[in-house]
Amino acid sequence: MSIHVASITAPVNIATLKYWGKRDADLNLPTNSSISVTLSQDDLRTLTSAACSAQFTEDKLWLNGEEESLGSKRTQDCLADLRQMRQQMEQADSALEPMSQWKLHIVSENNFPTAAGLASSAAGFAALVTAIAKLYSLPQDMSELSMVARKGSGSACRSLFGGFVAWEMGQLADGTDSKAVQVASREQWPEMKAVILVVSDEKKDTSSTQGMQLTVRTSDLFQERIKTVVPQRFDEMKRAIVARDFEMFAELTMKDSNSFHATCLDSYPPIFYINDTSKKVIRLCHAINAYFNRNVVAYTFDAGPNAVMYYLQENESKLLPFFYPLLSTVEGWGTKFTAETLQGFE
Ligand code: 2P0
Repeated sequence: MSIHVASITAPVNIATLKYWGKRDADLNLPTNSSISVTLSQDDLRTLTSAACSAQFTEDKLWLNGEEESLGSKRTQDCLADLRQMRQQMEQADSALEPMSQWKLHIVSENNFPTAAGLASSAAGFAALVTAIAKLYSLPQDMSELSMVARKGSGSACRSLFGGFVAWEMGQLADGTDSKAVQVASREQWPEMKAVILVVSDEKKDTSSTQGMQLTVRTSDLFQERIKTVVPQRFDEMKRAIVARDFEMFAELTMKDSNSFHATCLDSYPPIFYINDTSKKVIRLCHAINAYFNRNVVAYTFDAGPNAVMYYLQENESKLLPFFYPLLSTVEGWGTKFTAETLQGFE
């Protein structure tokens, strides 16, 4: 039996300018552009292998060792796009094997807890799409493939690039201009580091998709956020990254996390992602920055209570005394996350 196989890893990304809100839920088209930092492959990543063969009788997926349904619309949309791209190649070159007609077997593994609210869907869909693109030898570039990953999970489109990445929301109704682009590579600002404080590894209460829909429908503050706040911040943050201006990057990152969580609180009924422990981390970061009289650390929170903090390598030794009680390891610009809980932290 002839089987073709390709494997790839895709990293987690953590937004510094948050994606929150869809203008088209089918195509995962966002109401605003966003920016993220892609973490190191050594830290949090998904490893995916995709295989196809004329002998396979159905599409199958194994996630962290368990067989899972491949039937979700999002996954089906990604597979359909990738098969169509492959089919176009096969039509142009009859010597190619008809892989687009063959069934796929996909094996995917995270090296971190899937349900811990650590952006597993972003790395998962990014790995799924790039593994199959590699298997099919697709000629599309990463921005083009990011539009396929976006259909799987919005934030996944940003995990196709390393370094600092923008997801341009686009204007078109068919989503063909809603894609990820790289703002700066990791090498352009190698001193940037991140650390994740795992406050809770429980699955979040309100899924991102449901939360976004509720916010779009009910929050007045959200309207202000997408009309005036984010468009300006998007340009400012890109400029701060290119100029390696940590002071500005940190301020924009913290403000945008707070703005996003404010729209969650302004939703009706309200959505609470950060908890009292998260708020202690926020206060600690502001106290540290006030102590040094400049921004040496920036916090950000996604759809859950876990804190991600960004800082420059040169300040790590200054920050460690503050964070040491909370951390088991701090290493790499990527991250080490600690299972130690912060519940007791005052
Ligand atoms: C982000 N989040 O920019 C924001 C910040 C959470 C808070 O993208 O419905 O899993 O699959 O498009 O990408 C989480 O939402 O949502 C997210 P879907 P996704 O990273």
